[in-house]
Amino acid sequence: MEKNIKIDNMTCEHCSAKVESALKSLEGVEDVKVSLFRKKATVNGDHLDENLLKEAIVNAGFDVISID
Ligand SMILES: [Cu+2]
Repeated sequence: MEKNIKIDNMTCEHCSAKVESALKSLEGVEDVKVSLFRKKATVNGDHLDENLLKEAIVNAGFDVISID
């Protein structure tokens, strides 16, 4: 499955790298692409839990606008 996450507060490449590694550390996540310019992350994997995705991003210090 694929989840598209809109993220606020990423201001530089360090931010997007932080989001990427936070998402990659989650169970079931196979691939993560984060776009600083488009303020979004695309996550691919099995049994992705939206609450856990959101929690990982918030804990890394960023805001989640939406997940779909
Ligand atoms: Cu930054």
